[in-house]
Amino acid sequence: MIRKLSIALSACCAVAATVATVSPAAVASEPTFDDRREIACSIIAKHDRDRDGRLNIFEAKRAGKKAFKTLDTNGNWTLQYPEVGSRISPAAFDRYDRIKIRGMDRIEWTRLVKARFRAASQDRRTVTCDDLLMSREGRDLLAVIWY
Ligand SMILES: [Ca+2]
Ligand SMILES: [Ca+2]
Repeated sequence: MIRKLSIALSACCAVAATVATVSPAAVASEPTFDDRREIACSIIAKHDRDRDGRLNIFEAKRAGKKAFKTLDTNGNWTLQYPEVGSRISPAAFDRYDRIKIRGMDRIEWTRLVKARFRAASQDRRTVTCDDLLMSREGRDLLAVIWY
């Protein structure tokens, strides 16, 4: 679905770039709330090993590792800022990139995921789809675990 969404968006942008007059409905916009909800819930569905409908810290870390792998587009086992610039701020990157060699490694990334999980979890143990959507902390967590 995420792939479909980005294809739809890029197709939309290509049209917008070539056609001078575009109706407002055809202009690419931010993913809708429903799109974001689908992304959030799909990440939970993929990693909810104990099937309680929520992510615990272990499940979230696993999702974060998969996201890390996907984001590491040049395959050098670390994340350079351009690889994650659409997900996290330069300040967050700098704070968690403690060893300044080749960007963030998996341990540093997982530390970031853990910190964001702690901030996002309402009950201090788990996060739900709604947690990943309704609070800034939840959206910050979603940014580092979806792929
Ligand atoms: Ca679970
Ligand atoms: Ca990389």
